[in-house]
Amino acid sequence: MSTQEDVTAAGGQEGSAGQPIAPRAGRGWFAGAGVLSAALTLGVGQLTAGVVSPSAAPLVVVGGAVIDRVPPWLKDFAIRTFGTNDKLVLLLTMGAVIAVLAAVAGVIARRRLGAGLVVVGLLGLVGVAAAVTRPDSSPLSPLPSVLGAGAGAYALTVLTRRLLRTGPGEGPQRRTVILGVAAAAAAATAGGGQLLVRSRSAEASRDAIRLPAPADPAPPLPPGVDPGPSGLTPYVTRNADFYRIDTALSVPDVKAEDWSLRIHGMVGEELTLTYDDLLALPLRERWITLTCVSNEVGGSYVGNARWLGYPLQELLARVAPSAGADMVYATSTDGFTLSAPLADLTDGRDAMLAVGMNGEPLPREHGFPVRMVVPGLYGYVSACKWVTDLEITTFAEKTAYWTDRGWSARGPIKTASRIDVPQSFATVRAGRVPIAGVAWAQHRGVDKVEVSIDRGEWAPARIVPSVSDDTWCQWVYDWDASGAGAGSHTLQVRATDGTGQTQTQDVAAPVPDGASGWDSVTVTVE
Ligand SMILES: Nc1nc2c(c(=O)[nH]1)N[C@H]1C(S)=C(S)[C@@H](COP(=O)(O)O)O[C@H]1N2
Ligand SMILES: [Mo]
Repeated sequence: MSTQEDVTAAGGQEGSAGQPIAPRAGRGWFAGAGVLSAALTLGVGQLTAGVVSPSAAPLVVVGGAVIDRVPPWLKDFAIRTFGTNDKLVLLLTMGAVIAVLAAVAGVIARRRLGAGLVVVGLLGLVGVAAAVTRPDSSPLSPLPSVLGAGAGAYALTVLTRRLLRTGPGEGPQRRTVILGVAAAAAAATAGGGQLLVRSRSAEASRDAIRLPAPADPAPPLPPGVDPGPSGLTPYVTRNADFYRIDTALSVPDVKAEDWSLRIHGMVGEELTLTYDDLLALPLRERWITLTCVSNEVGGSYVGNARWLGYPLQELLARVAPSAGADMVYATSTDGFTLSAPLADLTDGRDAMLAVGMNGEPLPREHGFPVRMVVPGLYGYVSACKWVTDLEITTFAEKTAYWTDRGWSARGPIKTASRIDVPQSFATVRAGRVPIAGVAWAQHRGVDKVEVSIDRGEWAPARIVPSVSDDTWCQWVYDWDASGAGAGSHTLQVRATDGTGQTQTQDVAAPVPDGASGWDSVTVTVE
């Protein structure tokens, strides 16, 4: 839409009567005012959240509401495409959408301030609506969105009026100063809010914890682990390298001193446990490999750690589940739920309520202060992080988060094997080429790993002895590539579990109960 005012704004010409028309700055400045008002909204929201609760920050509540409402296909696509960066992509997308809407609001405000303010108010309302519907919402949760939107509306009003008053001559400098002040205010509130959130977070609670020595320590690592070649996945996954999968946009902020777990439902007697109660129990330490059901064949959503915790079997025995119960419905502080088969938690395996990971208190992203870990079950049906509630119930009665989104109610881990070395599309010298990787079939164990070159006969790889059937194992195969000839070659791997079942060749996508098929790698021999 081109009007005379736009022309005068650009050129500062005079009107037809020779009178100067009040020059008006170009739209870009007002779009900038809109974007900076939105930034101030988020900054003040963050600062308020620092006081009220980190999980009540506007972007966090809106993002959380989006995550819980996007259709399953889109969510699966996001995890597949962006992996563990899916949350970053969501935040960037939200930021882009907000920036566009805010720029539009700014441009509208140039003509009609009231209409621009309505857009800001609507954005605030979205924040409030998201805040009150979050599972962990409190009466104060809408406050960051309300105060943020108030600050944004105020900023938009002031900035718009100031920009309208700037004349053509001193215009650009003055406008830059006006918007610069706004940008500094937005950055200061956002940065201050971030610092406040961090200082009041559970990180401080975690730093203060000294875990007791295990009453029942983990076995030592067998001497042969990590035999090389370089590029083979380490047997023990460092905490910093451990995959992270969850639906929480901001890491739930749970202090150990505030934590308690309630076990109830179809039980003879309810039980409530505090963090101190838990640490006072004789703890057990075990090596257990976790796997995500979203892991593709050859994927990396799998990791092995030394977990310190208390057997779930003991706690469940204390509450005396009723005869008809067959499911433990676990809920975390952020509202995530999962359905674990009661039988799998009480059959003697090392299912535990974990407080430690590789000798440290659980990192916050991995469930601090307390999570579940169950050998043999995919994480989405067993490994509840930030767990605070266990209801003993039935599969007929209840369905959990991912089951409601099309995934199977039960999720035993499928036998899998992966080639780490050589990497796909690597070029290797004719001669001896080590092929190596990992294989897992938690709680059943891996009995055999075989390699096939160019779809030829299967030949056994050497399995590096692992600590127990509950962890993955490393395997190595020496390939004499000189016999293969120069050019492209396909390497495949398959594992056989402790029950004698060989990994199926049938290719299945992760949905609904885990991927299957053989991992393969194509290399070029020089
Ligand atoms: N509270 C909560 N616990 C959760 C999830 C979640 O989204 N929220 N995801 C589960 C899934 S799908 C997996 S694979 C494991 C991953 O645990 P990690 O992030 O510590 O590797 O956590 C499980 N526990
Ligand atoms: Mo998962």
